[in-house]
Amino acid sequence: MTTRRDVLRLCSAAAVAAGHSMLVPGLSPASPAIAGSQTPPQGPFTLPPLPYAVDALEPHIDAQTMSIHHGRHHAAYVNNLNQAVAGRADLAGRSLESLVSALDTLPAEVRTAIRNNGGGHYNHTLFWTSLKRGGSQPSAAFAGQLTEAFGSVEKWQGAMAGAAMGVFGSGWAWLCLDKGRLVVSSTPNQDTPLAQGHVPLLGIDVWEHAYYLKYQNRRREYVDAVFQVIDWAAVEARFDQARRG
Ligand code: MN3
Repeated sequence: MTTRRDVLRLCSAAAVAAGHSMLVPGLSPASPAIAGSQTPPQGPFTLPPLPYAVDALEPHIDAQTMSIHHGRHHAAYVNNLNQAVAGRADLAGRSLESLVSALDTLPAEVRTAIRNNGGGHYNHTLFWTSLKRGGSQPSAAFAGQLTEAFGSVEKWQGAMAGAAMGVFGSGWAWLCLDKGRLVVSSTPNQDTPLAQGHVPLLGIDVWEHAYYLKYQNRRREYVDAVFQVIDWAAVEARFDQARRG
């Protein structure tokens, strides 16, 4: 019998194994697109490799979109975040979660940069690790949690799609834990649920950069495609960890 722990360990091993196959020329983390010729600060934040090959989510999410989304968009958030904290030891030493959870504690002159780019880094890191080749189904236990909160798994999916379709412009739809309760919500731009005191379990990126190459204006088709590639073991691991506190 395969336990959840085994699945998580296998995912980690797969992430390491997949590390090489994603090095598409010009799109690899080592050479993200940067405006201008200045070398950006190399840390403290780094672009995590995709935990699977760029074509792993085909046909639901295409390889070109994944390459550009991860290697250029996510990389740009990381580089801009590093620029925002450069020379500020107090901020550079803080965790990403701490920075985006407590925006009012940030100096006014870098608050917006950290809100947008720290949020972008956090949200995308969570997004990549919420998806997997071939997708999955929620466990019986977690399906029970979704049913308790939303009426059924299908009703949860409807609520999540509704939140995704309800985002005007760019943003995210979320399944979160709010004081022990499962909730569906959305955030504009790169705002994170952490800033609202929620623990994000699953996010759907509804920025056009996430789907326009394949789906153009058909956001609903893209959202339905995301449901086909969810890594429920990852979502449920976040749920279990949040409930343990
Ligand atoms: Mn995005």
